[in-house]
Amino acid sequence: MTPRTLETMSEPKRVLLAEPRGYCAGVDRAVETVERALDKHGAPVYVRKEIVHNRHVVDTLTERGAVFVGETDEVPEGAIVVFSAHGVSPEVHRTAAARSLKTIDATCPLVTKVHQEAKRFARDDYDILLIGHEGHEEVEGTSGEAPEHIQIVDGPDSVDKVTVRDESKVIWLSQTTLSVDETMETVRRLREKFPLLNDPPSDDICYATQNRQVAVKAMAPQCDLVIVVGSKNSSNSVRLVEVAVQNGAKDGHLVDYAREIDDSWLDGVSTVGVTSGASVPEVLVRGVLDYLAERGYNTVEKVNTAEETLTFALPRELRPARTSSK
Ligand code: 0O3
Ligand code: SF4
Repeated sequence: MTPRTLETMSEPKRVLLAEPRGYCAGVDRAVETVERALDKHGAPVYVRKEIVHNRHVVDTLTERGAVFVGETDEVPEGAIVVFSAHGVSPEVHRTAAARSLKTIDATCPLVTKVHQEAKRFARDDYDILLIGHEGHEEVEGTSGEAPEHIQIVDGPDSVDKVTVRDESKVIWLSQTTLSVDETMETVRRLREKFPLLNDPPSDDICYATQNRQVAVKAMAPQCDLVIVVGSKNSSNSVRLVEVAVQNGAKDGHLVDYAREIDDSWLDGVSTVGVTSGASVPEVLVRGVLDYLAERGYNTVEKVNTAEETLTFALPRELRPARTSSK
């Protein structure tokens, strides 16, 4: 046996667990919106698109009677439809109204904030460069607020093809769930091209996205492997794997469930980092920790880089009726 093999065998197995991780305030509110709508109105409750991008959440709500549809024209006239946390364009509101649907809007208030910015700068006739992933629901919703003023910039390599009408009246906005570092690189290139580029009035990449990336960055250099719990269509979850590997983790994988972990990923691995995307219920992280414990990774050390206390009120239609004091 070589000295290196001996050394590897004797290295202790441990887990670094990122904090914060998992549900953000917007996801918590959106999932509860569907649950409360089911409690109040009974099944079926229609939901346009996945309420959040998580397979387990969608499957669980489906079992309870939620019916997920691609578009509002699949919802029977007059029925209840919930709009997902990622937001919708005004056109979706119009088509729902035309079919007399009863809408409950679970758009995260921080996504709505970006919609308001888009409307305001379009009103002032700016060219708006929306940094985000082409085809993502949030980007479709935001760009639908002012399609004639907004162009999508899908990362640093898309900057070359951007053209504007007036270089002194340009602003960038962004999707809420992007990589902070990659977005800053996109902005740097945009500013090289348009030196008078304006910044958004406040961060569009939300607190939860930023906090989860900061926690992963803190643990990545110590990790032989980082496991991110999240679904493949969850932008913020996918970004966490990229951030981990770019910041020193030797390997990184995204899994919906512990059963998707390949035992070969653990070969020679001493430290495993674990985190989860903003749309991921904690029970799924627990499953991964149990799986790792069964393979000798019993020690769990928390890597805490922020405390989160933000919560959002439910949509108006689901808040308890006020009782009069008279
Ligand atoms: O936007 P993303 O694909 O990351 O969506 P998720 O996974 O559902 O997470 C919640 C984020 C969201 C609703 C928009 O910010
Ligand atoms: Fe809202 Fe941020 Fe959560 Fe998206 S990730 S739902 S913007 S809090």
